[in-house]
Amino acid sequence: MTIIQHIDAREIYDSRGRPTVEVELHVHGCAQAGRALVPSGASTGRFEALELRDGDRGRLDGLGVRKALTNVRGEIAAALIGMDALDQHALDRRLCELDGTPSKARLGANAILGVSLAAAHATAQALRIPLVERLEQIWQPHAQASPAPARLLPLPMVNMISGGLHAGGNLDIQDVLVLPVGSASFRQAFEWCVQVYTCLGRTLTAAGYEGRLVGDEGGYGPQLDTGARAIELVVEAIEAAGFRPGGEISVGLDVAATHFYHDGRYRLAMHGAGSRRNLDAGQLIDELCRWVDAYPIVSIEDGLAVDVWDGWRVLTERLGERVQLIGDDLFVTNPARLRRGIEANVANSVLVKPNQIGTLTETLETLALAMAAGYRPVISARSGETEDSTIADLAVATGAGQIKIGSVVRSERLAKYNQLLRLEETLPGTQWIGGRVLRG
Ligand code: 2PG
Ligand code: MG
Repeated sequence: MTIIQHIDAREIYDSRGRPTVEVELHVHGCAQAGRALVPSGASTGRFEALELRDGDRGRLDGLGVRKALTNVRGEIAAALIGMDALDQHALDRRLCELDGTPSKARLGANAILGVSLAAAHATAQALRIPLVERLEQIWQPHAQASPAPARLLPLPMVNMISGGLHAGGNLDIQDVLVLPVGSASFRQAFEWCVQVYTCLGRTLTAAGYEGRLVGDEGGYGPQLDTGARAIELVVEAIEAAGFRPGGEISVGLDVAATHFYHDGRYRLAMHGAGSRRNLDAGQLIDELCRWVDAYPIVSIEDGLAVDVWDGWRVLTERLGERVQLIGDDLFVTNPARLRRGIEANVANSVLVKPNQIGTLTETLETLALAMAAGYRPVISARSGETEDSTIADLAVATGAGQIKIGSVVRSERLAKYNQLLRLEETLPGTQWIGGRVLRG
């Protein structure tokens, strides 16, 4: 019933209007195909699995994905047709072997992930169960190692102000986010974030900034001089919405430091001046510590650049007890890189993006590894997204505990939030631990 019969792919477009891969996978005994749409990052980590682009300058700036489609329809389909899609692990292993490179550079991680996720969708349909239940089945062998409660609705960290590569470089740090740590349900958590977002628009306009233009993930993109100013404005908006900063709603940052790191220095804009400050790792850590002292910050992602392991160790020593330190570009959802981080006592949390590694099985391995080591996983969307909402189901199926999807506007974001609202309401036995996830 779940033997793979046919695999097809098409070029579709993501939320930035860039081409991306959609895969449809058919199994015997189910008329409807399983479908998956692949997202795409802008602030991509150097060690991510490779997204195969055509590189043909004459078409769509070389961003076309026709080569990836050819790989899906040709080599991948030939290898997978006749396999049982129910054995997700065997299927993903076959995909990795077929590619044969450590970064999936030959067939493309976009081609491979599309097939891997489409198989999960196809088997859910063939078994006539919701995707979340199918993902629970696939997660089961990994779950033994994890202490996570089942069917946990994730605490969202929600983008309010965007900078870095997501908003035209108007601000050094990439995201200032809010975490509704005091909310009593996912629905309430999301509602609170919407209230803060609405107030922030007004706060920005009242302070003389542009309060309507948004970055790639829907966060506001005002022209601000410093990260501290962005954090202050978000704290003001939390208060204006009637919440206690650090009580009901806390703040998170994605510094995305790799993207302003050049020749061993962090080049930060300077308040009110055209020139830049050149900080070394120690000085940037000092700055982050000052921010943590001054503002209700509970989570910092990519506080330092990728591969400055010594700096990361110092950052972890200084802030690891007080703050969630997430490795995104640092770990790139790669079990081997995460293992290195765990052994070196670096960070205490990992961002999990399926397209950074390229298969569902490897994504689950990273999740299980993190949970077993007490590193908190945060499932994450990309800055270039689609209407595919698989990561919402994935977060609930694995009990990951946290999710980062972007802001509260733009339908590629809402597709996931709305799916979480649906799951909270309709899936039996869901749990909510809210901000307690940050202490676990
Ligand atoms: C990040 C992600 C999502 P991108 O840095 O965490 O916000 O951005 O998809 O551009 O890598
Ligand atoms: Mg990041």
